Amino acid sequence: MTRLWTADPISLLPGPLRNRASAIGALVRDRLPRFGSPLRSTRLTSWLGIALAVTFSVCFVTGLTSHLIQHPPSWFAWPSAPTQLYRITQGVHVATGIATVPILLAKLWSVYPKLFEWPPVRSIAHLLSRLSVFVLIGAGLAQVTTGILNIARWYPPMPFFFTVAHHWLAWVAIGALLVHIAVQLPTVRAALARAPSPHPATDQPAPPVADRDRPASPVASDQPALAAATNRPEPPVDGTDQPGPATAPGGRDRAEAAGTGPAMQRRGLLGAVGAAVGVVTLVSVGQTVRPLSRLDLLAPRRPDIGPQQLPVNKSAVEAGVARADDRYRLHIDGPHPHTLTLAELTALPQHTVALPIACVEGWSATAHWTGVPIPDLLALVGAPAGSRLRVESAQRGGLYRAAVWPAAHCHDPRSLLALRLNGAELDLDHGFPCRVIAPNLPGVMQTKWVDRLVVLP
Ligand SMILES: Nc1nc2c(c(=O)[nH]1)N[C@H]1C(S)=C(S)[C@@H](COP(=O)(O)O)O[C@H]1N2
Ligand SMILES: [Mo]
Repeated sequence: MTRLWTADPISLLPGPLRNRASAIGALVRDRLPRFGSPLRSTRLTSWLGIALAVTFSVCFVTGLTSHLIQHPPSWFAWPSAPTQLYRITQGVHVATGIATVPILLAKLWSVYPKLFEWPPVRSIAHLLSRLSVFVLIGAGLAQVTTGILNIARWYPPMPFFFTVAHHWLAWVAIGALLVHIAVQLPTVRAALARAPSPHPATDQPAPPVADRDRPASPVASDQPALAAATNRPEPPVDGTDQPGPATAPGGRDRAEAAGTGPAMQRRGLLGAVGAAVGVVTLVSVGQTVRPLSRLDLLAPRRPDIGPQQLPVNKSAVEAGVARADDRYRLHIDGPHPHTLTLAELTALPQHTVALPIACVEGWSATAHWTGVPIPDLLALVGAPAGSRLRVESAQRGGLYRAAVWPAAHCHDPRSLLALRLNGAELDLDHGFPCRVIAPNLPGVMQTKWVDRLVVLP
């Protein structure tokens, strides 16, 4: 059984067919493109792979957290403290997603010759491992693409519902990533255990387990195709991981000393990828890290741009909400329902808190909110302890016209039905006449233009 699992499919064919298949295989192999960049190596791919595994995992965990907060299963409880936690997890989610782009591109570049590896399938185990790589690449590219389209709020290229697709693809990507890590771990360990020495002699330690199908020496390598089919990205011409431009004895050393050898260039490439990560991070985290806001290329999300020095995600016009007039009433449905005018709301004891709006799209900004504590309103209608709230707005359509708040946020005295922002009446785009604000809750749940609160058991 294990034999069948790991056997070369061609070797399983009957004699005459096997010969013909090998002959065709040899023909195809000779026509495949050859890739000569000395920059590619298992070591480089391994480092890029480790970096990607880190950004992907962090992005997955933070993204899943955000999903769970918005669609909480019964076992999940998100606290209302620390106040800034969601701002951090979601800021990190978007920042790692953006940082993934240069690393992912470099990693794909470093392994794309494997697309042409021959034979394309060496065994069932090999086939499954290759399929998981294609799933991983597809899901990974789709995740960064849809994530960035969402940040750009450019939805026409996404004829599906973004959050559902982004959530399920994340599971596909993380599953394929785990399979890929399990398959490649021995190769990565072997590649990183080898010192990146410029000396050909030390490039050839006793082959570790995963490298056992690698020819022991260039001379023994009468099967370049087999070498190509190992986990290394390509068969280096001289059978080492470090084929250099200079092959004469000493030539490689001189190239290294001059800082032009492949190991140096690879280090340079890693450095360039690191620099690219730094640059894309620097020009985007300004949307949530205030001191860097001047560098923020995602300009509409600069924390200080917008009415009352606060960005707006959806304006009143976009939401189809008109300015409320004297006929405005806040309805509170609970054991003892209440209806309040704006004047009555303003007459209730007011509190001021400093809390951030932290949007799922990664921008966040702190503001000073003044209004009626939500627990006071719950007490007014006799809501029992532990009840949750559905917050509804005057907006008629749209997914974010209402939100259901967890009990923790309903009973936190810092949660407000805010009437004022930074000392002035709420701008219409920030939710006039009132909007809800709570510590440690995603922006999408901080409903604007509120006209009804419904107590849920
Ligand atoms: N009624 C309603 N409230 C809403 C939204 C909406 O689309 N409709 N968008 C939410 C989102 S996604 C965010 S990030 C915050 C932004 O609040 P701000 O525009 O005051 O900064 O409002 C939230 N409240
Ligand atoms: Mo948002």
